[in-house]
Amino acid sequence: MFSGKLLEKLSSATAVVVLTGAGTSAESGVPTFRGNEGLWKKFKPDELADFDAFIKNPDLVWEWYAYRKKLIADVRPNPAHYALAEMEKLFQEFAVITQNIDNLHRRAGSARVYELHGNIERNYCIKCGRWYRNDELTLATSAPRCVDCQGLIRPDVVWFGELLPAEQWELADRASRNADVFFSIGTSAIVYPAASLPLRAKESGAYIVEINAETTPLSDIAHESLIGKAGEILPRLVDVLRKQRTDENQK
Ligand code: BJW
Ligand code: ZN
Repeated sequence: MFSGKLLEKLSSATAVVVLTGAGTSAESGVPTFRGNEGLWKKFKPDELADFDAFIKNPDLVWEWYAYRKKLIADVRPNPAHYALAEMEKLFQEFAVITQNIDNLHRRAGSARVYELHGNIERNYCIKCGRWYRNDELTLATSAPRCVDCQGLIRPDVVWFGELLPAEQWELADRASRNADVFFSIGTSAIVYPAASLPLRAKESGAYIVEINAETTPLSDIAHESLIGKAGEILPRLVDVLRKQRTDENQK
């Protein structure tokens, strides 16, 4: 399943970086966006993941996020998340860059996580910027209002046409350019600027590995493309890496 080349690269790697997408949380029961089972089959992105749509119909957008907040609060990390938390312990430098807003990497124990598209557990007032946790809001079907200024409260997620959080983006960009091995896992690799990170890593000399249930536009660019479920492939990879470390220590 894992090539000699990949194991060799990982054995000598100092810095490993992982970019994750919705497919990494699919086995936890969080729906992906695209594909037959994806959210965008039923919901229109430009009517929901878009600031103008929020202003036009805040209750509709809130209803969608309230549904997803509840769904995400009720799921657990899956073997892919736990395997990545284990991998962090095996390398000198290790970072998870995620497009996911579900906080499942941190819940699984990953310490260095860069969130490119925000976090569904946080919210803020669009008028005065006051922060709200989910448990401070009534997740009813109408959009909540700020207690200080009556402004609309929105989830702290990045919608289309919005800039990514600058600090998280800079850390992710720097880590990608410094990576010896770069994994792209469970992402359709089409949403920019996140999709540019494997390309930046490759330009800087990283070995690019994709793990996905199907091929994506990145598959031809990656050095290796492993087709399958992240929750099955990653635990196997961790087992192989642990064995590799034990063998090296016994030499
Ligand atoms: C498994 C699996 C298993 C399943 N195991 N694998 C034209 C060209 C280029 C760029 C643009 C363009 N037009 C507009 C743009 C820019 C736009 C963009 O890239 N659009 C593309 C769609 C073309 N980007 C933006 O707008 C970004 N901002 C920006 O560029 O700012 C600069 C700017 C400013 C002003 C004007 C213009 C530009 C912001 C992007 C924000 C994305 N937001 C969302 C919603 C977040 C909030 C929420 O969740 O509600 O982020 S959209 C959605 O897509 C979400 C995801 O993070 C993101 C990526 O999706 P992901 O994770 O890849 O999921 P899927 O479903 O697509 O794929 C899942 C994959 O998993 C599949 O491949 C499966 O096979 C696989 N899989 N099970 C392994 N068990
Ligand atoms: Zn306010």
